[in-house]
Amino acid sequence: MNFDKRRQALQQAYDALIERPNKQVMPGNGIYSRYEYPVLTAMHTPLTWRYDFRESANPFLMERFGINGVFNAGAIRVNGKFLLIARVEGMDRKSFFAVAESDNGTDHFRFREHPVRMPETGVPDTNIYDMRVVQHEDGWIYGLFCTERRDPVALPGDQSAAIAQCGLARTRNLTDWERLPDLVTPSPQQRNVVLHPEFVNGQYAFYTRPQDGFINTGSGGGIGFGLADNMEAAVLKEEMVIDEKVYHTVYEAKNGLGPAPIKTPKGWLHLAHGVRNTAAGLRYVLYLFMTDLEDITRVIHKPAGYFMAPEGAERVGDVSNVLFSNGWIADDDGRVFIYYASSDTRMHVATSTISQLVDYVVNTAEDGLRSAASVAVVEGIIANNRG
Ligand code: M1P
Repeated sequence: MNFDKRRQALQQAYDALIERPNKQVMPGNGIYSRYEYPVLTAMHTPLTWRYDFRESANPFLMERFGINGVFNAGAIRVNGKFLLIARVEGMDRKSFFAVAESDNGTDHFRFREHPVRMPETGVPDTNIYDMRVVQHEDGWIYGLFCTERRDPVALPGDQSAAIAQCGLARTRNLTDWERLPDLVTPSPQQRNVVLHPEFVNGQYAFYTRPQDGFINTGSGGGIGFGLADNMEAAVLKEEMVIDEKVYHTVYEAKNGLGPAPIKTPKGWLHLAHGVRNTAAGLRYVLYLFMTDLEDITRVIHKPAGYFMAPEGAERVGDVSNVLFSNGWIADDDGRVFIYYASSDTRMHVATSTISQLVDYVVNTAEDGLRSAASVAVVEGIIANNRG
């Protein structure tokens, strides 16, 4: 195929992908609806990032920069648009952020022309990923993300020891970012840090995930909480665990908060991921819980088990058997758009409403932590159906 024909074929395939309508999968479970197609994949990244279209420099029109996956996106609604701040991972294993926009939140997501040029601190990031994007009541949009660097005390033979910390940045338009110093916490490793959207007693409130090692939480783990006086040099002097790991649950190995919580009349609605170990490796699922409007560290409702788990094609990818979410959007009309990644590879959407999610969280039985307690729940439903 000659250069021009190949270029045309690439463009046609790309346009068809972006223009493909997405369909709700019916009838669903009454809690949320999945959609037929992912909303973002590696193939959604602009051709101009991947190909050099100068025939003299690239006569075979080959990919010059390959993308491995697009996943773990933060989400926010700005000026009527649904924006995803995706983790784009190149074939070189490095991740960076890029903003994709859609008018309706379920299809036609298109990346902006350039990826995010995130400024660095004095200690350069080796890898940045998983941004939680929060419109704070102070007026700024904050991005909290994991910054990973090689462990400075790692032995030469150990090329995987790393330190994960929470990087902080703020913006007004998601294009120009001001980098702030990394969050300082009592725990040596941090991932999955989230900023609460409102001040708490005049302070900035953070949800954390303290852990001892890069992969293993060790004696740490659970979803933590702490307060900082400011964002320009944010320090959490104390960290308390508000949602801990529990034996024989879907979050027995570790857990972490997803996006910033949504305020509802009944409490703050939280979306998190829970991890357990299996013979096939770690399994990541999503769960919901609710905290008190007055005391935001108090969990008041927590349904048993998972809210969403990998299904069908979602089960397979770069890191299989993983659902992960760090972005959702509560629209003014009560709809909720839940953006989740499957198997560290691609982004999906599920839709629900505040009413449905609150009903699910308040009226689903909590974990009885024993098989007999689960049978009692089923028996209760059977009895109610008999009337
Ligand atoms: O591979 C699954 C996920 O693993 C990590 O999550 P956690 O910090 O809870 O272990 C993160 O690296 C995340 O990006 C990834 O999706």
